[in-house]
Amino acid sequence: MKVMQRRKFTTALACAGLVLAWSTPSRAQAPRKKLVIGFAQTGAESEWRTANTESIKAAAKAAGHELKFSDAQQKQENQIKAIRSFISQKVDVIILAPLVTTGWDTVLREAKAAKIPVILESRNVVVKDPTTWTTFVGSDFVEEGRRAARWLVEHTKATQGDVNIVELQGTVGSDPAIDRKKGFEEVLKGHPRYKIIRSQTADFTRAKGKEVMEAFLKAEPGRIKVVYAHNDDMAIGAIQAIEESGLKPAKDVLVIGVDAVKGAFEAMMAGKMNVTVECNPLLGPQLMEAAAKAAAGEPLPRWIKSIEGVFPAEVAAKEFPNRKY
Ligand code: GYE
Repeated sequence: MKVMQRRKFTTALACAGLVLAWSTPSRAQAPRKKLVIGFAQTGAESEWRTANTESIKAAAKAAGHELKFSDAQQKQENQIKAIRSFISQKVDVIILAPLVTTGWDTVLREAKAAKIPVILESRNVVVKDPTTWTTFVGSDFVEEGRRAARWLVEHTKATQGDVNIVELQGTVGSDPAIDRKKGFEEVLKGHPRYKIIRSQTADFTRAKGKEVMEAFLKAEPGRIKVVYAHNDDMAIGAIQAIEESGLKPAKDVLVIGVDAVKGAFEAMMAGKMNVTVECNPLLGPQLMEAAAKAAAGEPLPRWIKSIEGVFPAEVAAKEFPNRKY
């Protein structure tokens, strides 16, 4: 009995030792320091963006970092002001969700001169000096556009004749709008019967999506077979316009969105939307990891990619309970 007990005790000790050894940080993974992070967000234009903000706030809190949050309300000048204020407050890291790709050269140079690493999230920039930002955390938007087009070609392969498409673009000059258009067109180039007959921005919002779709339906009566929206919010706005015009969304006009937010799943389950291409907004944990590394001067890859799928209406009800945003 005694022997048994001792053996058990020794085993327990050995286990505890192992656990200790595992949980004690080695020198290579020194405990992360608490950071002050400035986050220049675009605004709250979509369901996606709200989920993105929440994810980043929650991840910063969980890591014990202080997050200074700025909502730019869709204005680049507000983001530039926020970055300058973060620089003067000497934050450890700046996270920027750049509204558009261009116009960042000067302010990013200022951040670099102040030795504050800048991490881009959810949208990318085009600048002369690429060393003014450390890494981009986000999706492959060209691939998202390709996925939307591949779904369309596959889904309509049994039909004949022209497939007239209208496109609702995201914010003019933003990386996801540019690339989602590019990827979509790239795939359709090989299929001449697919024609984009109208294409206009609707700013990634529901209200604008509805408004622009109404104009498209008036300008092209009876001709529109597909609406390709660069995000689900605009797709949902378009669905309202289609219904109000007396047509059936997802039947008379196929509806394609991007993001895979809950609103799109609800629309698909109601039979009003055909497909959504996933774009993951839950970037908080990856961003905090990158921020810690950037602050410690550790190297980072240029692009930290998110992994995503495509959800057609047939799987919506099954997938819905698993959705986190
Ligand atoms: O798809 C859209 C949002 O930058 C990836 O911005 C993001 C896009 C997202 O407003 O809904």
